[in-house]
Amino acid sequence: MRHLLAIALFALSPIAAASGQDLPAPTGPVVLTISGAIGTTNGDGVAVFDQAMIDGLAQHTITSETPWYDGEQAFSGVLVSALLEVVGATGSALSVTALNGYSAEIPRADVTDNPVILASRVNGDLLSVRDKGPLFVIYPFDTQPELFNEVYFGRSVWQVTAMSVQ
Ligand SMILES: Nc1nc2c(c(=O)[nH]1)N[C@H]1C(S)=C(S)[C@@H](COP(=O)(O)O)O[C@H]1N2
Ligand SMILES: [Mo]
Repeated sequence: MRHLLAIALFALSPIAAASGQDLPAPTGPVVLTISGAIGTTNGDGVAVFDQAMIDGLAQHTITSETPWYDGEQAFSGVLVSALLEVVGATGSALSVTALNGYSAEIPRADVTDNPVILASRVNGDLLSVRDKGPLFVIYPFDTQPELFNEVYFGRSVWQVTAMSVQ
């Protein structure tokens, strides 16, 4: 009995929170799974997010021309750097994987040096899979035009469903 009480108190303690179970569980369909070198999880070594959890984080907008749409579009979503903080990421690179099996490696410096977002919306509407959703890595081509080249287009993964921190 005393043993159970000790376990219950530990579960409520800041030490338990720091050990990585303080991300709420998703209630809707999972749109993003983050694995690898992370300290905060809500699953078996992974942090999973539904759209509401992503929408609950600060949103950032990049309005820019891209190789994928005609003319300027307003992309909005969470800063990748903020997402990495939420999951307590400790690695120096991200492997980002898409529905079509494509994956690209993004150096962590890209997202700490630039406001790169994981866009969920274009012009306020959720990105459908047909529209390269549910999530699309968008670099700030508006404020950093020097990023508008093949290196960063290749890291602009669309139809993102998972990221692994390395
Ligand atoms: N999901 C996904 N994202 C991707 C790719 C891909 O094949 N699948 N190709 C990448 C590369 S190498 C480039 S140059 C651009 C090309 O996008 P496009 O094929 O729509 O022109 O998207 C990047 N993002
Ligand atoms: Mo490419």
